Amino acid sequence: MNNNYKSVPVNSSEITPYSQYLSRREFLKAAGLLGGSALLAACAPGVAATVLPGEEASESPVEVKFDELGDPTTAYEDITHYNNYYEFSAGKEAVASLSKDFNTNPWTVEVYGLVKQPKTYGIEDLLGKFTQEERIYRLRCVEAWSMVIPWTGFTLSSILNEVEPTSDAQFVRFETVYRPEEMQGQGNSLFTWPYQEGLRLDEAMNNLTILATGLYGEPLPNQNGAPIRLVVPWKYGFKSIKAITKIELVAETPSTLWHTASSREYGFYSNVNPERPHPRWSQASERRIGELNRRPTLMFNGYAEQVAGMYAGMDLIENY
Ligand SMILES: Nc1nc2c(c(=O)[nH]1)N[C@H]1C(S)=C(S)[C@@H](COP(=O)(O)O)O[C@H]1N2
Ligand SMILES: [Mo]
Repeated sequence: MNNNYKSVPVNSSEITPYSQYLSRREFLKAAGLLGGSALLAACAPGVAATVLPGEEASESPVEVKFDELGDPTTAYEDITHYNNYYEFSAGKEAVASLSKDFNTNPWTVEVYGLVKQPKTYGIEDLLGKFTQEERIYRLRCVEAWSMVIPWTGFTLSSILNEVEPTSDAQFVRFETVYRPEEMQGQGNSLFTWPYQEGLRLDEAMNNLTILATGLYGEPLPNQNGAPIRLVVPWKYGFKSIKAITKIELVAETPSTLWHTASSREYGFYSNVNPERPHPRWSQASERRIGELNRRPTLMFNGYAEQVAGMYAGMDLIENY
């Protein structure tokens, strides 16, 4: 295993179990105490709070961590209030409030297709069965902004190994829940719903690829893809599909929402590449949320050492 990225096993006692989180949430709701999900952080262990004179105690986890390049994690407030989630809104600032009542309990993830052991997991099975670890990753949106996010989750390969892909399986297709009555954006006819994404099987099996169930040591907020979302840190953010209910092993390249919407702009690979401009803007630099100056964009978002080998001999401009 490569040690070039932060993969800190998290003491399970430091993570609020999902069931406990839900019951506490239900309790607070019933008591009329729940303003926003961040409130829960106030009573979570291992979370520091900043209190300025004349202010109420901060309710967000604020313990800054650093990625392996030495850059600080983005503020919890920014990670949870600047979101791309078209099922709720095309406006990043609106997603947090529009998604706050989205129902993530109960939740199942079906893993099927070209596998020997198809399985349907309840979210609590996934949390109990697979060791949840912290991964501090850069997230680079194709729109040229970026963040550093401390995810909690587990490798996608641990699920794939359980279901045993057959020798015909070449790709993995992911699907977000389809619930237009709760997700107003799914009425937007510019897109083909539900949101779909895909990876080549070797990309899906790469140790960097995780299913995230938390952030800053707290359960994943709705706006970040609760209760479970993909994180593929060397690819543009739109590959990291939220609120997953289906994972299918397939033989052919899966179609994806953004490629279907605009194939010239969004390819299947979508590896972060400073040398391949988006047709409407450069990808050579990016704006790190919370910083003033732009930064140069790193090839494969800084993860070349772990992933470049998968693309040896491929033209990465043509295979964008
Ligand atoms: N289902 C779904 N997943 C999605 C999106 C979306 O609109 N719907 N947006 C993507 C984009 S463009 C980005 S940049 C990331 C943003 O993740 P974040 O809000 O947790 O930062 O989610 C990705 N996953
Ligand atoms: Mo994005």
